Amino acid sequence: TPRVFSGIQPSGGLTLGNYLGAMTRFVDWQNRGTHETIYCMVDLHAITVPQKPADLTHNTRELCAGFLASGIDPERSILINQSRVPEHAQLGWVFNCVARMGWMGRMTQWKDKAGKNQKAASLGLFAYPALMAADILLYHGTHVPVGEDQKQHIELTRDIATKFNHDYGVDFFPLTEPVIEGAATRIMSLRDGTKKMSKSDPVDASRINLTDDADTIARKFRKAKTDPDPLPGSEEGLEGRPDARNLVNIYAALDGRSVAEVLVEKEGAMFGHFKQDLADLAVAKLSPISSEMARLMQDPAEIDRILARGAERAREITVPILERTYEIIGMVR
Ligand code: AQP
Repeated sequence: TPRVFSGIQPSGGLTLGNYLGAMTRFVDWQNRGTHETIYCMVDLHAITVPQKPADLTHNTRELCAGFLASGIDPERSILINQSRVPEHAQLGWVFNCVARMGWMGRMTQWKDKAGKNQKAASLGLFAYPALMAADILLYHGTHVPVGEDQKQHIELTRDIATKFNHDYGVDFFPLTEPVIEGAATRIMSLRDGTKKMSKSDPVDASRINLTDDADTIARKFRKAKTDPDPLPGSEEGLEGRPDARNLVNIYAALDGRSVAEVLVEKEGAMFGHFKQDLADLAVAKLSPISSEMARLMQDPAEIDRILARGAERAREITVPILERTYEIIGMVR
């Protein structure tokens, strides 16, 4: 069976961007049943920037609770935390030796996250995409549902697979397809419609967290940046209005409709009014998930058992693929 692989970093709480851009897609793939689905809390990726140990533990469990509450069934999908399946780091090393420094230096996420002082960034942050390629190719994953921001990394995964296959004269690693679909591939900050909504943004009001209560959600949408014009009747009317477009996108994605459909219904509405509708919709969709997450978090031992079982199942796939990789390279086994 072909495999879908994707991951989320336990580098903070889940945001509405992660939920709409990634989590809901993951659930769709699982429920479609056409592929084996493997979903990963990428804790090794999270430590490419500093993480407090207690927060990393908490965030990993809470992310697992988020997966479960959003509809990932640990029987139908394989749910793991990356560090528990050691082959991720092992294949990651091999790919560090396949990937070229120049490829890594061109990654926009590296440039954004390292900022001006690249010399102070961790070596891991620079190598991030090689480990990500290992995450995917360790399962011979072919389809990777991600948000828009990850497209470049998936392309690099193809480059790594191609170079490995070419250098060793094999046809071993498949070429991966990014699957970027739906109305919510790029949810923006509520404070700046040109910046991605991100769990590590220092300004909490810039994002909706899955753990926010109803009042907080309503307040954040009320204070979200917009412009004084009413909602247009069609998409052209959103051009040059990134903040307005973002709120309409969020509404459409939460409601499972297209932006065009939403605009037909809401044409002429003022943002004051629309934001209230948006908050009501968001609370209706997210509160069952956040209360289920809170319930699951009361039993961390059960979460740990689910992740242990996931790792066992994952290793049935990853151990043979890593063994074969080492054999191709010529490592004495
Ligand atoms: N704003 C977003 N809109 C749509 N999709 C998004 N994703 C993230 N933000 C948005 C998608 O969520 C998945 C997991 O992302 P990640 O945790 O691996 O890292 P990230 O992309 O760097 O996400 P964050 O929230 O911005 O984390 P930090 O702040 O730690 O860097 C990916 O599929 C991503 O596309």
